[in-house]
Parts: sequence; structure tokens; C-alpha cells
Amino acid sequence: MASKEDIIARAKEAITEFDDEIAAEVAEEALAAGIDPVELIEKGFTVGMKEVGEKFDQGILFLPHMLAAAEAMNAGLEVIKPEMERRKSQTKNLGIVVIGTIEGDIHSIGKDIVASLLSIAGFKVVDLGRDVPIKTFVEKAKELKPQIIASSALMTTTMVNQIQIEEQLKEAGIRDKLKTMVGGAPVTQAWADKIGADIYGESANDAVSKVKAALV
Ligand code: B12
Repeated sequence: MASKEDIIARAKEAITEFDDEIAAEVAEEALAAGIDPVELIEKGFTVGMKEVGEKFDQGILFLPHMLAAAEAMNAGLEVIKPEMERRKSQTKNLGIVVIGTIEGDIHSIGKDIVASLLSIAGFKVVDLGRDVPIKTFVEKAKELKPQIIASSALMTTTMVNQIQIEEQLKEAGIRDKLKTMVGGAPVTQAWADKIGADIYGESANDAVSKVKAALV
């Protein structure tokens, strides 16, 4: 049987080669070998995605490549989903997290992973999807009274909209009733501090441990 390192390396390669069939195949193999699906995502698929992003940045790859890489990643995640679901059912409800990709931004893969890991960790996650209007975050905060409102931003041009979440929650008079969490590739702890967000999560695992530290 292939080693764990080998399987994880092939998961990364499936993304950089835009191969959805191999991505699904490697995911099956990883599950059969008992590899932690979270590790497969973070050390394999995500690393491949980052490489594709860097090459896009350098003008070596183009938009169709990013799309194909995203499709390959989704094919791999699809295979892992049932195992993630199985883990979920064994946990209890630790609180409500409302999450979405910020207005103007359609990147959803990272947000989906964060949502899925929070859910496995025992939180009730309400996923608003992508390109979510600021007013929807605020409406859902009023309606569901979550402990956390989390937003994902993958672009420097859309992360500025996270300021609006802070402001509109204040205007609605509910900012002190919940905690805000921000994340996404261009988002940093310094950005979170600057806009007054309570929690910054660098990765899905980081998000889970910080939400737990804040609430549990
Ligand atoms: C895949 C991809 C796409 C796919 C998205 C498919 C999908 N369904 O999501 C497609 C092809 C559709 C796409 C489109 C575009 N993209 Co694009 N895309 C990417 C790429 C290559 C990877 C993103 C990704 O999925 N990474 C994998 C995931 C797992 O990582 P992640 O998102 O960072 O998430 C992790 C952490 O950040 C964190 N996290 C994420 N969200 C959250 C939220 C919270 C609350 C927390 C705590 C943590 C957290 O946890 C996650 C897991 O560990 C990035 C490159 C990059 N370096 O990010 C460019 C990138 C983000 N895209 C970019 C651009 C420019 C675009 C387009 C504008 C291109 C165009 N000309 O049309 C459009 C966007 C249109 C729009 N309005 O949104 C730029 C943004 C530049 C900028 N301004 O900052 C990037 C950086 C590429 C580049 N180097 O230039 N893209």
C-alpha cells in the first residue's frame, strides 16, 4: 500500500494537474488507508490550490486553470464528505455559527472547509453561501442569535466589506451580543485587529480551536 506521504503528495498533484478523476481516486485511497481527511485537505489539496494561485499570479496559469483546479478539489472533497458527515453525528451542539463568503466574492472552497470542520467539532453551522450581502449577515444575526458571525474574503478588493459587517452589526445594536470571525487568504490578524473583528482564523483547524477557546 502507498505511504501516507505518497498519498498526500498525489492529492496535491491532482490539483496542480487539474485532474478530478485522480483527486477522487486519491481521496478514496486516503480513506481506505485511514488517513485523517482534514490532513488530506490541508496538506494535500489546499497546498496544490495555493500553488495554482501563485502561478496565476505570475501569469503562468489563467482563469480556466483556476476553475479546473477548483473542480478537481471539489471532486476530492465530494468523496470525503460522507466520512466528514459520519464524524459530525457523534458530536453535540456547542453553539451557532453563521458563515458566508462576503459580498462581491464568489470564492467558496475555503469557507466550505471551515464550515465543515466547525460542524464536525460540534457547532451548528448555518452556511449562507457566497457573495452574501452584508445585510443578510445582519438579518441572520437578528433571526438566529448565533454566537459567531464568520465571513470569508479571498480578495483584497472584497475583504474591505468585512468592515461593513462590523459597522452594520453596531448600527443594528447587536454587535456586543455575538463575536465576529474573519478569514480567507488575504486576511490577517492585523486586519482583524484593525477592523475590530474578535477572531481571526488562518486555517480551518485554527478557526475551530479559536472558536472553541472563545466559546467553550
Ligand atoms: C480557486 C480560485 C478561484 C475559483 C473559485 C471556485 C470556488 N468555488 O471557490 C474561480 C475560478 C471561480 C475564481 C474566480 C476568481 N478569482 Co480566484 N482564486 C482561486 C485560488 C486559485 C484558490 C482559492 C482556494 O480555493 N484556495 C483553497 C482554500 C482551501 O484556501 P482558502 O480559500 O485560502 O481557505 C483557507 C483559509 O484562508 C481559511 N479561510 C477561508 N475562509 C475563511 C473564513 C473564516 C471565517 C476563517 C476563520 C478562515 C477562512 O481556511 C481555509 C482552509 O484552511 C486563489 C489563489 C489563492 N492563493 O488563494 C485565487 C484568487 C483568490 N482569485 C483571484 C481572482 C482575481 C479571481 C477573479 C476576480 C478572476 C477573474 N478575473 O474573474 C474571480 C473572482 C470573481 C469574484 N467576484 O469573486 C485572486 C484575488 C486577488 C486579489 N484581488 O486579492 C487570487 C488570489 C489569485 C491571484 N493570485 O491573483 N478563483
